[in-house]
Amino acid sequence: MKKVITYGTFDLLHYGHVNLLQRAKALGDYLIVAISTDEFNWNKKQKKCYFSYEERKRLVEAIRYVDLVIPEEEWEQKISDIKEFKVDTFVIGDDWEGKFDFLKDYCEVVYLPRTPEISTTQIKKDLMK
Ligand code: C2G
Repeated sequence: MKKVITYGTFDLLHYGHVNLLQRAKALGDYLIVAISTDEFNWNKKQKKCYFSYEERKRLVEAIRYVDLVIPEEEWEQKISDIKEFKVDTFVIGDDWEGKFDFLKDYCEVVYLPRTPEISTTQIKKDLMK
């Protein structure tokens, strides 16, 4: 069984996230999604989420392409996650192009094109109009 992992906040879940998860799953048979916890978002990514970790987990778990959701609590957990879950492929959007090449020592690394026209930031801006 080919296992794929990806990481993200997935706040205000939108079709750009789903496009990513669909393509990530297509690279294997089992997709693990590590969702950034509220603490990690606030302390390390300076992101304030609308939905809590538990709410974001509930939403992402409902997506047909997702097989397992785990918490992302720190930047440094990726190598141990890859080892623990025997991951074959790490996938993330190309806004991170090159940032995770160090993982190539442990698994395949794939950067997928983002869905250009949508983002949580844009949604929030549009709602303020
Ligand atoms: N994404 C996308 N298209 C968009 C928006 C997001 O393909 N229009 C992808 C991102 O590239 C990422 C995933 O969806 O692969 C989740 O996006 P975010 O929730 O913004 O994740 P991010 O804050 O980039 O967290 O350790 C890695 C980080 O946790 C990644």
